[in-house]
Amino acid sequence: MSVSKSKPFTVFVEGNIGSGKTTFLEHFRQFEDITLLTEPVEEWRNLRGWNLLDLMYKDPAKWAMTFQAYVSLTMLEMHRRSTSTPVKLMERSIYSARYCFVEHMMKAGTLHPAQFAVLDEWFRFIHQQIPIEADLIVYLKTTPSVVYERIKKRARSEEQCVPLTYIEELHKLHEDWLINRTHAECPAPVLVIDADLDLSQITEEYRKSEHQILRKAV
Ligand code: DGT
Repeated sequence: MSVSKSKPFTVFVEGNIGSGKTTFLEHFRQFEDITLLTEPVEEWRNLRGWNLLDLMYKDPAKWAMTFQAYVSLTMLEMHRRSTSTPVKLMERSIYSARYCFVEHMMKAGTLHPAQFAVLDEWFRFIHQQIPIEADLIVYLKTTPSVVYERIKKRARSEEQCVPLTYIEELHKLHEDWLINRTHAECPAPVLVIDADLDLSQITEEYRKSEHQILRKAV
C-alpha cells in the first residue's frame, strides 16, 4: 500500500444503496486531473473466492462482523491511495461504513454488542491516528421508495432479499449523519444533490456540483 504524499482535494460521494454513486463518479470521467475511486464491491464479492457480500446478506448474524472488518480495510486502502491528480473522488468512506451500516447492524441487533465494540474501537483508532483527507461530501439524497425500485430493477443477485424497511432505515441514518448531525461528527462540508431524478435528467443536476468539485483542478 503506497502512502499519499500530496494532498488532493478529496470528495466522498455518499447516499443510499442505489442512489447513483457510481453514475455520479462516471460523470466526472470526462475531466482531466481527477482520480475516480469506485467502491470495491467486486473485492467484497470475491475475496480469495469467497463472496462476503452474499454471505453477509444470507446470514447477517454470522457474517456481519467479518464483512464490516473487510469493508473497513478496503475503504482505508482507498483513503490512503496516493494520487497524482489534484482532485480525488471516492465512492463512500469509512465514515458511512461506520455511521450508516455498522450503526444499523448495531441497532438491529445483527452485531453482538461485543462485536460492535471491536469495530467501533478500530474505527476510533483509524479516525484518530491515520490521516484521512476529506474536503467535501456530495450527498446524493433520494427517496427510499425510488431507490428501492432501482435496486429491484438492477437485480444484483445479493440484494434480492433487501426489504424496503432496510432502505428506509439506511436513509434515516444517512440523514442523521449528513443533515441532522445527530449521531456523530461529519468530516467535511456537505453538498446535497437531488438524486431522485432519472438518468435522462440527472446530468443537469450533477453539473451543479462541477464547480465545487473541480475548483482545485481549474
Ligand atoms: P449506487 O452506485 O449508488 O447504486 O451504489 P451501490 O448501491 O452500488 O453501492 P452501495 O455502497 O450503496 O452498496 C453496495 C452494496 O454493498 C449494497 O448491497 C450495500 C452494501 N454495502 C456497502 N457498504 C456497506 C457496509 O459498510 N456495510 C454493509 N452491511 N453493506 C454495505
